[in-house]
Amino acid sequence: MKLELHQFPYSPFNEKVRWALAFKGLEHRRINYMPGPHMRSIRKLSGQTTTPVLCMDGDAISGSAGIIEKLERIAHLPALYPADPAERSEALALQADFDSCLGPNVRRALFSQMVDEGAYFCRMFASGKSLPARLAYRAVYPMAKGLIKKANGITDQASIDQAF
Ligand SMILES: N[C@@H](CCC(=O)N[C@@H](CS)C(=O)NCC(=O)O)C(=O)O
Repeated sequence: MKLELHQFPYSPFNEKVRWALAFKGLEHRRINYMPGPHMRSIRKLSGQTTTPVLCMDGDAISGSAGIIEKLERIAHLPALYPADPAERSEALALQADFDSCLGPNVRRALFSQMVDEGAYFCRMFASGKSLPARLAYRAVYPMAKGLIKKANGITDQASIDQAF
């Protein structure tokens, strides 16, 4: 079975799937994207734009929770989910809360502090890419900044305060 993780190197949801793959000892190839330019390729692959996307024998699965559920089925041991049904429901509810609330709030809090630091932001999210790609990323950043804020719910100070 060939596993390919289409990912951002810096993202809590991608990190979560990397942890799951490592925990289960599953070998895989990682394909790194820069946020923004990733959209076309990820949409073509999975019909939506968020990472992580795991490709497995021709199937593309998006969403960290769905990916982990799939990994539990293809590699039962070591198990990530508790065997006891009540504990399992509790773990899944915790995961759902982290995915819908904690993860996006951490990202919003972090981006609110980074978004005006274009050089730092681009150095981080374009690391490992070619020089022309890094230069192009930095050049378009001022135009992309507003979209990054909007996509992360950074509208005013209250929206930032709420994330902390
Ligand atoms: N609920 C999703 C959230 C994934 C998500 O928000 N990924 C972000 C990176 S942290 C992303 O790829 N954003 C780019 C986009 O929305 O186009 C999951 O658990 O995988």
